[in-house]
Amino acid sequence: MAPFATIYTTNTFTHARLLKTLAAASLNSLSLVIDPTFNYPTTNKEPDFLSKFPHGKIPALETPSGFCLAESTAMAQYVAESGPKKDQLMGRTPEERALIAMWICFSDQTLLADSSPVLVFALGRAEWNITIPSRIEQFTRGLNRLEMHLQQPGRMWLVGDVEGEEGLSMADLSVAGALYWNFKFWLDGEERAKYPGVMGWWERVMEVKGVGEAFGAPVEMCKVRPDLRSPEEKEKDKAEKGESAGDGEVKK
Ligand SMILES: N[C@@H](CCC(=O)N[C@@H](CS)C(=O)NCC(=O)O)C(=O)O
Repeated sequence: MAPFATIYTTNTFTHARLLKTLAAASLNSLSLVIDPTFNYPTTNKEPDFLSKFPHGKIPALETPSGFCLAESTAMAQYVAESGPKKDQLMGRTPEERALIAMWICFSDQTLLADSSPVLVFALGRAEWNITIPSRIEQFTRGLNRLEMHLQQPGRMWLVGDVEGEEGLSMADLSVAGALYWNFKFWLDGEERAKYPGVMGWWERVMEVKGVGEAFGAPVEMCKVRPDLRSPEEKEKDKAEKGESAGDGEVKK
């Protein structure tokens, strides 16, 4: 049987922006095939790909009928709305749908937007730049906002009050997807311990059948927080340490 859709993405690492789509497909029992011949960042610049996805970005989705869709949040919504768990995932009432949309915006425009430049620097793929401290500040502000929400008594999922797995929605999948790389590469144990509500919720999300598999749970978490200071700060610190070592020697 033909898959529900083919996904074009990197085959060398798990693309965090795709996780919510993979999890939604799993919950809706829709099969997605990741094209094994796709080679990012080469295939996405080829004419065939560009004729279907003119922006040339991944991830992207194509159905057997030839429907082509880019933008990870649109892809996730399409997959969520295409199966029996549609109402659970996208909302059962106008209020639920609005709140789910709110958390999806938050995951895209705060968590992903603010952490991406930090991660790119932390992973050595870009130089430090002047926006890094404010990105860290805004991302931390977002995490605190999330923690506050999840600390509410009885709150299991981001939206609604349905207990058990039926309470999980695209709000949870989107926010979890946006945190994935941060937990893996940036926020070490000491940092994660500041957000017990978030971490308890993360474990709950990973325990949902089909979701943990999509995320590759148990996700290997960051052990040592990368040094996110500017080169000048590191130099200054080094110089100060050098001076104090010298002082120590003089005193001997
Ligand atoms: N808003 C897009 C962002 C996609 C995106 O920026 N993808 C990057 C990889 S993480 C890409 O394809 N870059 C290739 C390029 O810019 O040419 C989404 O959520 O799908």
